[in-house]
Amino acid sequence: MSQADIPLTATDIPRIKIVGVGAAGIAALSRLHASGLKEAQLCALDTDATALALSHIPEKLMIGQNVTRGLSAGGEADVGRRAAEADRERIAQALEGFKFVFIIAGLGGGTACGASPVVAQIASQSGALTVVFASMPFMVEGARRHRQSEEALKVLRLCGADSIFALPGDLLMQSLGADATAPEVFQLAGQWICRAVGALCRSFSPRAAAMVDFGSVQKMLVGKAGKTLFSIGRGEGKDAFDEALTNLMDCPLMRIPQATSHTGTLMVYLCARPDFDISLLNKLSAFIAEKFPFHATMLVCAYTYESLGDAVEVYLFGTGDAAKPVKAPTEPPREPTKKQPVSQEEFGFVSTQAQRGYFDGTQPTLRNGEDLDVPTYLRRNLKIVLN
Ligand SMILES: Nc1nc2c(ncn2[C@@H]2O[C@H](COP(=O)(O)OP(=O)(O)OP(=O)(O)O)[C@@H](O)[C@H]2O)c(=O)[nH]1
Ligand SMILES: [Mg+2]
Repeated sequence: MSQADIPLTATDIPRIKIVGVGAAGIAALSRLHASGLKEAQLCALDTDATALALSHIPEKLMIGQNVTRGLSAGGEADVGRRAAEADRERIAQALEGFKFVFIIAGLGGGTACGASPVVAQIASQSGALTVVFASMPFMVEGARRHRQSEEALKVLRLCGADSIFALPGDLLMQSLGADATAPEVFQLAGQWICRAVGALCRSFSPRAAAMVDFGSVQKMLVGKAGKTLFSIGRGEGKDAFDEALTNLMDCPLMRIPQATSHTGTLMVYLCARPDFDISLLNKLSAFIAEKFPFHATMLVCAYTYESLGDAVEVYLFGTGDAAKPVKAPTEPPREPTKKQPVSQEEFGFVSTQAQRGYFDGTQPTLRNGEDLDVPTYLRRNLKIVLN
C-alpha cells in the first residue's frame, strides 16, 4: 500500500482549502487536482464563467456575476475586487471551518489582483493560516500589470495574508533559457506552485515518511509578511540526491543576496521513492544548515512516491521573523532587541545586478542611473511597505 492510499480520518489533520483565483490560479489548481492531492479541498474562483465552466475542479465559485456578467475582470483589479466584495458571504461560506487556506494566483490579472486580497481577508478574519503563492507578471506584460501586481502584494499583506511566496516570471524564464516561450514559463510557474503547495499540505500529513506537526508549520508561516523564500531542486539517476542539492542552490529563486543570513525558520522537504535511504534526510539538513548558518529552526520532512523512480526532489521554504532578528548559534546572548520594522530587503526578490535576464545581450536603457529594462520590482527591491 502506498502512502497516498492510507486512509485518513477527519480528525487526523487540520482542514486545508486551496483557492485558485483567476485563470492562472485555476491552471495551477488543476495541476494539484491532477496530482491526486488528498490532503486539501480545492476551489476554483473566478469572474469568468467560461473559464470556470472549462475547469475540472469540482468546487467552483463564480463571483461578481452582477459586476462582470461572467466576462472576467478584463485585467482591472478594481473590477476583481468589486466582484469579490459582492460575494463576500459566499466566499466566507466556502472557507468556513478551514484552518489553513492557500490562495494561488497569477498576479497581474484583474481577478487575481482584485479578488485575492478579499479572499485573504476573509480567510484571515476566520482565523485560518493564510498563505499566498503567486506568479508575478513578466516585464514584457508591461508596466501597468507590474504596478498592479506590486500593489496587489501590498494589499494582500494589509489584508492579513500570513506569508506570500511570489515567483517572478522573469526569474523563471531565466531558468528555462533564452528560447523559453511564455506558455513554457507559465507551465513552470504552475508546476512549482503546485509542488510547493502540495509539499506544505503534505508536510504535516500522517502519510508523510517524515512529518512535522501542524503547529510548527503554522509557526513558520504565520505573520511573516514578505519575508519568504522558496526553492526547488531535482536530480535523476545515480547521483540524483547530489544533483538535486546543486539544482536547489542554482534555482533562480535562490538569487537573493541576503537570504543566507536572514532566515528564521527553514523547512526542507525531500521527495523520493519509498525505499529511499533515510540517511539522506541527515545529509539534506546538514547541507542546508551549512548554506544557511544563521537559521533559527529547521523543519525536516519527507514524502515518498513510487512514481519518482530514480529521481529525487528537494524543496526549501524559508521565512524570516521580523520581531526577533536571527543570531548565529555561536553568538553570546545579547540584550533583548526592540521589535524591528520588517525590512523588505531581507527576502527581496532581487538578485545581483538586478537580473537583467531577458535583456542580457542588450545595452541597458539607463535613466537616472536605473536600468529601465529591469522591472520595477527587481530594480527597487520589491518596494513593498510592510505595516
Ligand atoms: N501560470 C499561468 N500564468 C498565466 C497564464 N496566463 C497568464 N498568466 C499570468 O497570470 C497573470 C494573470 O492572468 P490571468 O490569470 O489570465 O488573469 P485573471 O486573474 O484571470 O484576471 P482577469 O482575466 O483580468 O479577470 C498574467 O499577467 C500572467 O503573468 C497561464 O496560463 N498560466
Ligand atoms: Mg481571467
